[in-house]
Amino acid sequence: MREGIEVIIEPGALAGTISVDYPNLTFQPEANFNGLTSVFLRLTDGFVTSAPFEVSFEVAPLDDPPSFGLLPNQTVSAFENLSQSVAAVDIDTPDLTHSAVGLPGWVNLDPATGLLSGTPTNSDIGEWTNIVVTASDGTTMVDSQPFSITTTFDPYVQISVEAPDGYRGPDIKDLNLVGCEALVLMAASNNLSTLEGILLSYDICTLEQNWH
Ligand SMILES: [Ca+2]
Ligand SMILES: [Ca+2]
Repeated sequence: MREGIEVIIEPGALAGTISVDYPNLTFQPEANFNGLTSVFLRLTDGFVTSAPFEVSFEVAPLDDPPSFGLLPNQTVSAFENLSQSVAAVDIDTPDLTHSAVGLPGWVNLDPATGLLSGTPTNSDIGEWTNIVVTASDGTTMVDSQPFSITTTFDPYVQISVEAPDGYRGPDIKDLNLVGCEALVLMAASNNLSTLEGILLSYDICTLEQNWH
């Protein structure tokens, strides 16, 4: 080996970092680069400089696993829509498949998009903890951190009812009813006729007293 040889690295679009300490060469590929990349070098002994010669590097692809961000706990009131993405990301696999364990029955997970959606009712009140979403890129399956979905009771249930025969009050289109009272009303099959009118808020107990 000749002493005193220096290596000149020509500027170029090398997909990585090269360093040369003649005769040793190191090459660090850029993150997630794969394929062919090259650089031109010249050697000099201080007196004579060689013509540029190309050194190329072939970087084999490495399939990275999917990864999840932090999935926040969700709280949704009855009759509100839940729409929350829990998708993983994968730098080299655009199409992931998602699945989940521990989801409430009213929640749907779209396997392709990783979107959670659904609308609970007052029958779906509860807290579902330790929900885990899994993403697969076809090679590797990765689990998310556990998260929870909590549904809260909505005391105000809006229903349309028909006014009874002989009802002489204001026109009624919709009534805002307190939840348990609404259930009582529906169970009792009170029948109010639906008329053109404004949205009114009534105490159903008062209405019932007036009707009977
Ligand atoms: Ca990769
Ligand atoms: Ca991948």
